Amino acid sequence: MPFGVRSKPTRTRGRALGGTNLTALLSKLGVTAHRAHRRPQIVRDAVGNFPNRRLAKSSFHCATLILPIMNRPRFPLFALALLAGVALIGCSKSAPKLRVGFAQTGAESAWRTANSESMKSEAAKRGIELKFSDAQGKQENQIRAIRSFIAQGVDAIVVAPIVETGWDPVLREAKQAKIPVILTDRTIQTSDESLYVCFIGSDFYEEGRMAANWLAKHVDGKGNIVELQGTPGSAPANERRKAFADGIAKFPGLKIIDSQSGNFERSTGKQVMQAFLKKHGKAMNIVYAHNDDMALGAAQAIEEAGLKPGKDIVLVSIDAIGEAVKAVAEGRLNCTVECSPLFGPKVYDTIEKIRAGEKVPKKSFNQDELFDSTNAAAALPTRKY
Ligand code: GYE
Repeated sequence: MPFGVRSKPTRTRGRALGGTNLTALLSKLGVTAHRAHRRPQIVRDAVGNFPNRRLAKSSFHCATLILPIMNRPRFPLFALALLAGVALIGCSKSAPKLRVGFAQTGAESAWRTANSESMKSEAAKRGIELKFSDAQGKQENQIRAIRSFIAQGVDAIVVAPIVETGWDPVLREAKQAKIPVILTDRTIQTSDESLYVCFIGSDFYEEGRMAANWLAKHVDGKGNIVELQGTPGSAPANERRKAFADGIAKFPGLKIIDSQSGNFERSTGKQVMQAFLKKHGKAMNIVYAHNDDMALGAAQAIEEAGLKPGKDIVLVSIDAIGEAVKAVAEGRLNCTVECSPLFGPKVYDTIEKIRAGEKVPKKSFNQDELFDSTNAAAALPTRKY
């Protein structure tokens, strides 16, 4: 029974308590306890008349809780005030949570796992309601997830676009729904840059350039390279490929003799490397992998073929996941270029700025480092992914 007034109607309804008339209190809300109990719509209407709807609602619900105690003849005024205060604090709800939808590409690599974890843990830390969708490597799943976020009316949508093209129609839908879209990790090709608010990620071209320059120095501008590409059509695969080719072009002794996709996956990288070993044997002496997982898979294939990765075959890759930096320190890989996946804090800071009406940079990039035998061991204790 929510109302004390209804349990003893003849004795208590409308009685003054310590100078406070409860019926008057309720009538301030435009409703009597009896009517309110029967007709929830009346409560809603009354609450709707208050300038601060949330406070009005909380006050009303709290009044219904404390009425049975308050509505006694000699209930002291101070106890009434205390009780009402405590009830008000306890009943008032906190501000609504920010609701963010994140359309992630999948779980293809250790880099990706660290990226998802950063987005999830930072959301939890800030009390943000994160709707996380794993597209399992398929663009159509990501598009479906974005549509579902639009239908749910989230406050912002974050996308790590698996490939560069094909986003305009769904981004137009988000724009029509006035939901800001933040691209993270991977860029897109679009004819309308207004379809997303900003991009937060790494400079993939710069990473490929750093890998090429390091390699040219390390092997003295000579060698036969096999390339393990990332997901076909993805920004990191496209950019890392182009930058590396541009970087080694100045060295006529350096040649890419084969190039295939390992889809950024360790197992696929290993399989492609097994095929390369069969096909090219000793003709190749360098592997350039678009990410560490594929380089580590290639290292396994090299070992299984009875060769020493890092010595018989030089391995250069990108990401700098903990396991790869360790392998560089041990001499099993030769170089890894950093690409931080820890975007959570920056992404949510940006969303908060957008909601506050602040201007944010259209594109922002991480500053990435390079690890080789000179600095990998020293860096290990402070690596965060
Ligand atoms: O290098 C790789 C992956 O898009 C930068 O995606 C990212 C890449 C990263 O799974 O490991």
